Amino acid sequence: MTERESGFIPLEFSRLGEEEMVSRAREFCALMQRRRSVRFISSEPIPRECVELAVRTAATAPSGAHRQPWRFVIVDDPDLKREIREAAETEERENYEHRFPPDWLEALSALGTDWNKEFLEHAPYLVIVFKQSYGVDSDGEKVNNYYVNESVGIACGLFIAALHNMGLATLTHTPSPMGFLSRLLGRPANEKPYILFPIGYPAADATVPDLKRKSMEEVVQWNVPAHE
Ligand code: IYR
Repeated sequence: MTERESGFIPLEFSRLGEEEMVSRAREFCALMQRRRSVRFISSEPIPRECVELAVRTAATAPSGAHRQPWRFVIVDDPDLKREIREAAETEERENYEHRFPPDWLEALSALGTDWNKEFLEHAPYLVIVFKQSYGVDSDGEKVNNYYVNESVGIACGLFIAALHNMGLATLTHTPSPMGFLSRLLGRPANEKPYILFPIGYPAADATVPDLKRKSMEEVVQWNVPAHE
C-alpha cells in the first residue's frame, strides 16, 4: 500500500436497479413536498430517542475538512424553556417593534409571525444548533474550521428531513440577536448560536400559511440558454 492509500477503506455501497432508484426518488420527493414549517406545536410528549436519532442523522452531514463544526444542545427542562422563551420574546419584541425595517415586516406579513413565541415553552424539546467558528485542540490552541456556515447549514437540512420523515414537526427559528442562547446554555466562546428548532407533534388545530413553492422552471436551468 502506498502512503497515499493508508487510512482509506473500501466504500460500502450497493447499487440499486434504475426502477428502484426512480421509485425511491419519487417517494422521498413526495414525502418532502409535504414538509411544512410549523409554528403551533403540541405539548404532548414525543419519544426522546426520536430527537437523539434526528441529531445523529444531522451529524452525518459532510463538513469542511471533516471538522464537524457543530454542537446540538437538547433542552427539555421546563424552567430553561421558559427562560429561553422570555429572552427570545424580549429580542423579537424589539425586532418587530423597532429593529425590522418596513420591507422586512412586509415580507413577514404573509407568514403571520409576531414577537409571541409560545412554541418555545410548549414544544417538548428545543434543539439549539451552535456553529463552532473555530475548534480548540487538546492544548487549548485554536484550530481553523472551514466552510462552517455551509457545513452547519447542511447538517440542519438533514435534521429537518429526519424529523419530517419520522412524523415530527419543527421550525427554523432565529430569535436574533441570539447571544442569549450562548449565555443561558453555557456555551464556550468558539460556539455561536445558528438555528433554534422547537420539536414536537403539530398542535391539533395547527394552521400554516398558504404558500406555494417555486415551479421547477423557476428553480432549475439545464446548461446555458444559448446552448438550448
Ligand atoms: N426571527 C423572527 C422573524 C422572522 C424572520 C424571517 I426571514 C422569517 O422567515 C420568519 C420570522 C421570528 O421568528 O419571528
